[in-house]
Amino acid sequence: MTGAPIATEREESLRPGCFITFEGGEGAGKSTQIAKLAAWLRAGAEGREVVTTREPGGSPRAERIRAAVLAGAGKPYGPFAEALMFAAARLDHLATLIRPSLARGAVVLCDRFSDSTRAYQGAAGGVDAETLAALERVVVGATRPDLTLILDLPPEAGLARARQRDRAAARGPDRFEAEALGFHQRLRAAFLAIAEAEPARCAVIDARGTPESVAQAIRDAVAARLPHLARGAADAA
Ligand code: T5A
Repeated sequence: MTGAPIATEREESLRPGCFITFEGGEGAGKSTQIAKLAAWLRAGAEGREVVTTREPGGSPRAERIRAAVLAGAGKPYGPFAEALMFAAARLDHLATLIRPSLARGAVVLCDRFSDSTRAYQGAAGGVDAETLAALERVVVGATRPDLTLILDLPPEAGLARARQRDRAAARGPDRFEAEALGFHQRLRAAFLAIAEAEPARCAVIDARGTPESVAQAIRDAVAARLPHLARGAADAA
């Protein structure tokens, strides 16, 4: 395996950085909101390093897996094989970008992480939760997010946003956007169930508003959950 070894619980409890993940269905506005939160955090505390990244992807090797899986290369093998492809990408992303950034004291903002595997390959794809939990323990280990922001909106609205964006870019839907509405409804229920099961880690954000009103709700959630991050940012705002 390349890069840093999997961190222990103790090492992770002492890590100086902060790990925030964004989750939700298609077109929920995660990329838009990561850019806004990064700008707010960077403007705040002097010298704070903010790293923005995404899954699948985020490192050169993981980006190669992203291109294959979003083009549908894993679909014929079934959802468990796709979960393994996402896990392989995550392993490299954690080793080469996320853990080193957290060890330096950076704030890492990640567009999707292991909750997406639980929702897409698990709840919507049918892979059993225990199998995915075992995979998560091996791949993620103790590098769990400090905060997960779940952007929630009806799937019809998110898919319409994604379609509009795809039309503007003259491209078609990817592997998962092309799934039927029922799949996307199961995803939404799955993300809300994760938030209910892990309230200390997760905050549900109503993503139906304007980009600015959603950004404000996210800043409020960060201020409530991670006040040490928000103090500097709020002072500078
Ligand atoms: N996946 C991923 C798995 O199945 N398992 C896994 O383990 C992982 C990690 C990734 C795919 O892989 C799957 C899930 C995904 O299907 P992706 O291209 O990264 O593919 O797709 P998404 O993560 O779904 O990201 P999207 O780019 O589709 O959506 P975002 O980032 O949520 O939304 P965003 O910000 O790009 O906005 C979409 C459009 O809406 C507009 C934006 O301008 C943009 O045009 N918009 C708004 N419009 C109105 N009001 C607002 N508040 C708006 N906010 C944004």
